[in-house]
Amino acid sequence: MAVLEQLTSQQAIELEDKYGAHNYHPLPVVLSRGEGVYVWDVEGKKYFDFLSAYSAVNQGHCHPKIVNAMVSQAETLTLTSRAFYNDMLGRYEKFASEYFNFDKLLPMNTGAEAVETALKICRKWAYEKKGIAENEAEIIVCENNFHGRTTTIISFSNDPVARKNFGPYTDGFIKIEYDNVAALEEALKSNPNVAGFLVEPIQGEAGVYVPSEGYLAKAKALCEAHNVLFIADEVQTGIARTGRLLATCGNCACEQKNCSGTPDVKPDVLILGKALSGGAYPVSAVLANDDIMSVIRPGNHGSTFGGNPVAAAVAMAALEVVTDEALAENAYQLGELFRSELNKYIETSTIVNLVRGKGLLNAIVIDDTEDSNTAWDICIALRDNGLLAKPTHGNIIRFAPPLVMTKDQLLECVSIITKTLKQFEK
Ligand code: IF1
Repeated sequence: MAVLEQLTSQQAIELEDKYGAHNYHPLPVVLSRGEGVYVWDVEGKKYFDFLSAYSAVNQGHCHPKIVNAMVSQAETLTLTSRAFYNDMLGRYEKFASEYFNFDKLLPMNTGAEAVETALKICRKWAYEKKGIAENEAEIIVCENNFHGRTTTIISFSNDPVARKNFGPYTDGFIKIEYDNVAALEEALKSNPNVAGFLVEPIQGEAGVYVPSEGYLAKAKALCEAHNVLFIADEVQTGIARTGRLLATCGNCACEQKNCSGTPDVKPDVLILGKALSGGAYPVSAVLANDDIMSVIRPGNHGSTFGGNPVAAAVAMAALEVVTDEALAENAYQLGELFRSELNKYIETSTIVNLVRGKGLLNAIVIDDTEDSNTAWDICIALRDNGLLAKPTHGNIIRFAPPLVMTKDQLLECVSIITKTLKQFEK
């Protein structure tokens, strides 16, 4: 094949427009290289990445340790399928199970697949362990959730754009308000068919909505009292993003200074994806203890690529980077700094109402109507000023840089962000 000619941004955009399905509306910037907290466009302009591929690239772009693990395994053995054993999967399952303190791991590839897997495990557990009558199990989910794009998952979404005209939908889900303990109690009370409660520790897509202090612990206690599985979707919040190894950090094995140290919430079923591979490769997983995972037997579930040797090697390296470079601690420190710096600006700002988040998963709310273009226009101006971020739900901008950022880099980013926002003051 001939050497590929470098495209201009315009050419790359036109190709996607003509030959790709239009299921996205990207910010107009065409990236061709990444390293650490930086990405470069095809014209060579450098940007701070403040999206991190939706929190997949927590370890930074093209982390050498992760890339080396991937390349070296790719040269040795890439895929056996699960019809045979391979010499990497068991090592990875042991490593990750111990890392997150669960008995067992079930390997998948994408976040949505891992969520589907958790739902299937939960239902099977309900019939075989809890004793719910077949086909009667119900799973409680939250309003404004985001768990992925499969037909079942969008069945319990309430985002019309993600959902409309994809029916008929999957039954068996009860939707309650997020961050509302009383609503959960009500849904659990007098309904013996509830098998699980699926929840995001922070709602990402909804606009980085952080629940009240203690919400997750109270929800977990209610689930325990009703023999209902507490299923944490940490696809976006996991792997150090929120300043702890997990946002539901109960009993996690990390020895982080700024962690309270007291077990917060230990989910019965933990769902991971995205940064489990540092964004290098699609790797997701469901973790649970034996009493739950044992309901899965040969033939019940699987995937051609799930648990492949490259994924195993990449995930182990990606998790080692999180520990070696103390990324949870760094995300905690930089997150505190980011919000305090932005709050100083917000005191006198006429364009930003508030900043919220945990660790380095943050968002600002723009003082404009939800259907205005202001957040989008700000993101275009941020791009021009060398920082990439994306609006979520109209007037909210999410800020989630790689966790390998330094304090100086973060302060430089704060100054780009405040300088840009000032251009939009009324
Ligand atoms: C898209 C948001 C982020 C997730 C949680 C499961 C999945 C996701 C909590 C599915 C995926 C993504 C997918 C991406 C947009 C994105 C997103 F804006 F929608 F909310 F990250 F912020 N659980 N989140 O956040 O994982 O199957 O994609 O690997 O374009 O759909 P996946």
